[in-house]
Amino acid sequence: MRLLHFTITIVSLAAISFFNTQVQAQNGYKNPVIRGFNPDPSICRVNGDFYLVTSSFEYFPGIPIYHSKDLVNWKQIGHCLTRDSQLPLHQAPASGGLFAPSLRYHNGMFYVVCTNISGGGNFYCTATDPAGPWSEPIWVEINSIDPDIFWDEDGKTYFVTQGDEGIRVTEIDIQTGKTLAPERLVWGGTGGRFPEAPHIYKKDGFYYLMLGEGGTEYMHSATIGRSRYIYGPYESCPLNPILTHANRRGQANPIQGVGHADFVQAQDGSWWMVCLGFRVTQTMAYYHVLGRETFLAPVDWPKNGWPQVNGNGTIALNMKTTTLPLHPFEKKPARTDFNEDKLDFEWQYLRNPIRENYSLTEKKGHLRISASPYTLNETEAVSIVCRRQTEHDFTTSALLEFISSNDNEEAGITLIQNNTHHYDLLLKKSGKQTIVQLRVCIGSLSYIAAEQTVSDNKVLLKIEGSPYQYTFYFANAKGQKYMELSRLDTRYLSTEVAGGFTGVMIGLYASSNGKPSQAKVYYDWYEYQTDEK
Ligand code: 6LW
Repeated sequence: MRLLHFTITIVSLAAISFFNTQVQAQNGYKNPVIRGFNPDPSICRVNGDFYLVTSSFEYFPGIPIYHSKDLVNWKQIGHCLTRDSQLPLHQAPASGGLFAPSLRYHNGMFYVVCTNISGGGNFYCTATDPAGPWSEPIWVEINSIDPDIFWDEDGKTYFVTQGDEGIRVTEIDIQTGKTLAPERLVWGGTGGRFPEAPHIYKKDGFYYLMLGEGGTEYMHSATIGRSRYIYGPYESCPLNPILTHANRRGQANPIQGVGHADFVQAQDGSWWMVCLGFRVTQTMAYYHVLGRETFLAPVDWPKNGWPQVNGNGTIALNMKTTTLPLHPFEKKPARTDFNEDKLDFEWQYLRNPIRENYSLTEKKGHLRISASPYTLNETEAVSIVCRRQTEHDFTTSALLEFISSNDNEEAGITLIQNNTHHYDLLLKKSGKQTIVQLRVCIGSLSYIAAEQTVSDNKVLLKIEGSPYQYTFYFANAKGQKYMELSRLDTRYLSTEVAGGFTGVMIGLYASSNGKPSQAKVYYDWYEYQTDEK
């Protein structure tokens, strides 16, 4: 009896400690912490909650906002800019629209500071709840990018941005956005090209000014300077660059282009950095399709000393650092049945959507998209909803029914890096037949890679991704097996080929290729799966 009691005690203690490990700090975590196209991260903390924003360019709604309690697990809670009046994106080119945002919390208010390079320039919006709603933009008449706001202890508010020659600072009136003094050039960085992405922090009586330098490609880095005065002169940190993979230590790292960073201090006093970087496909020369993603690194920042990022200024996919106590979020189901009356936060449109082209209520449990005369090649309000490709290895599929009577009409799934680089797996009429087609568009090169006749206007489409290839499949909706249509290289959808600042998005779309049309497509369900834990 005694023995039995003893055994039970041991078992229950084990159970408690097992449970505790789920919410306790863990030795090590995986990077990136926010996967797929999520560049230029900016972060703030309010008590035990962290919030983070990233750039969204020509996509609408703009500026995804994420929440975390441990910096490792993140959940999207909305977008900052959800109304057309906040985010005009009319004919915004690829990688136009919203550049790098900054997120700050001051006196009970959240501020998101950003630039719409396709209309309006610099602005900020406020919210008491970071999930929204956010205010209308307050425009700031300063011509630059990468703005930030810094509040000094004396109550003054400073606007910090990137000009061609370096970082500029000026005092503003936070109620109106009006500048109160001429801008002053405060620091050009360490001599790397494109000194940008400024953030100011005050610590131990110093103003620390962190920058991105080297341009947001393979030479990217984060550097830092400090001064006793906000307007400088800034002294460069002897450890600069405090973060980069553009050196021998970083040359073989599967993460490249690290830079554009922001610091946050956790409640336990520990310092952390979020930065962008990209996961490369390793061939003779690197390339990347996932866009720039958000990474996390520990920072050692002693009193009166300089910040040191993860020991030697590099980061890894598998970080060895002990985390904060973990608060994971429930994993989202792979399948969307379109039963809700709103699309989930991971979905975005290209530019301000024409609202009547989309419905989740017309046919219960279906997403209806009406064909637009705009094609995917145009910088217009194309009929499309997109989500990020978040891993090299993934499977995506959808069941769709296309109501169409003309050969010029098409609907399907596209892998789109930008309007001049996309692979389209589509369904269309061809005379009396219905066909699935795989169309390639790489710059001025466009061709049909494969096509097959199908017996019905209701089909299953599927795409499998891997580091080097995308494989495209189709099946008749009536339970037939998937047939492979063709394979295409991932390389031609990479940023190295396509240019720009975004990543591959997976889009559900419909187009009537320049002609007015009644065609519409009903997506019954959509699925996206990866092995990522
Ligand atoms: C952004 C600049 C950058 O404005 O990329 O990585 C630009 N850095 O700071 C576009 O995201």
